[in-house]
Amino acid sequence: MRTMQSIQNVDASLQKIVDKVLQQERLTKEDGIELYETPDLWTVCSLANVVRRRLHGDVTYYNINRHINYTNICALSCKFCDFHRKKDQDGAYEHSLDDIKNEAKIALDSGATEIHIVGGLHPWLPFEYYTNMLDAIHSVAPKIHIKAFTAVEIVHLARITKRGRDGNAGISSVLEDLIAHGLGSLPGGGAEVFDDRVHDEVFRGKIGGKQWMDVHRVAHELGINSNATMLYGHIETREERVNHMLLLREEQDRTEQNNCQGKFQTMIPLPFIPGVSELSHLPGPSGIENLRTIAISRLMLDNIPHVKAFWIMQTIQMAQHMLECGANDIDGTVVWYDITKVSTENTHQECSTVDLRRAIYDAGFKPVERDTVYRPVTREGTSWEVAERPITAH
Ligand code: V47
Repeated sequence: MRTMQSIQNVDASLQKIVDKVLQQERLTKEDGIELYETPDLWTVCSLANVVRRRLHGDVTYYNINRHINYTNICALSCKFCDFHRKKDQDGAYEHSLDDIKNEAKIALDSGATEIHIVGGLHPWLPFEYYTNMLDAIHSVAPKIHIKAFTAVEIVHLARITKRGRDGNAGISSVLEDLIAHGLGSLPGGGAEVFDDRVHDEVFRGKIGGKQWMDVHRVAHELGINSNATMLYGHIETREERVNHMLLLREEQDRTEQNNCQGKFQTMIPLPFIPGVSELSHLPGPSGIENLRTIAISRLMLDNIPHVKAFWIMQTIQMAQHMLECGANDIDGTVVWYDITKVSTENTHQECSTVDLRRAIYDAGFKPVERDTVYRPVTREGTSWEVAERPITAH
């Protein structure tokens, strides 16, 4: 295994950070900015690799899952998003509960361990649609883990059930209802960039960083895990990205201090994909910026155990490189994914288990199938079992 000691020609201004990482000291905001500004990308990536290997050795996780985007009808019009539609607009859709049940049956038959559900803020669907959706999935696939609804959707559900005015108590009561109907964890979406300037310019009308964090805090207090994302490479500065990471790190510290049963499991940096969004004139981040951001996420977020290179947005080829730059997870088989489309005519975006495992082996790592909460999966074809505990002690 390569180590930092064997790396030559390190940018001298990084030496202090190299020492800190080797001694397992926490990095500061200034360190994060330095890691973004140095031309010495390879030291940044190699440092992230040291941390990644310290935490996970040569293991890389993947999972067998299916995404369901139940509706693209959305009350919001975020400028970066080319998924949302208004009710009467071409291409607007909402899935019926029968459609969702059918997807769950297909997920069951394909041996999936997870269904990941995200949708727009539909103005008229009642709260029962969401609880019935969870019930419908578990009625056909009782063992499957349902990771569903971003913090933005949870706040929307609090509003439509008139619990929004109760602040975190309202959020808590919505989450309790959803958990009672089978919600297993929260995905990391909707975080975008925790910054008022970026919020006002690009996703005004959507919840801001404080409310996003409140929802995840309440989820952790209720004992379920969640993930975190950062949508980067549009109008935000690199300093704003580092601030975003620091806010997540502070929140995870608080989660640990308060002995919550839930926590942030995984950080997923999401590169902005221009598509036909209102920001389609922007180029999106380069491959090099993507490597750097994965690496810096690994280095700054010392208390979040996993960093995911979501292959749908990073591409499988880049995700392979990212495994040497801090990432230890590439996500799943996915199948249908409507939120971003890189180069396909429709939204069928699937990677078979064979291809996921081969991509991980090719990159020099050991593929391990996990469930949503990082328990190793043993399987025979489409039937599977999970171990009691996560494979690593995090
Ligand atoms: O919330 C929207 C982002 C998110 C674009 O928790 C865009 O395991 C790039 O959060 N370019 C949804 N990103 C995806 C997400 C996610 C994905 C995989 C795994 C997990 C997890 C979570 O996608 C949205 C938004 O932040 N997004 N539009 C775009 N044009």
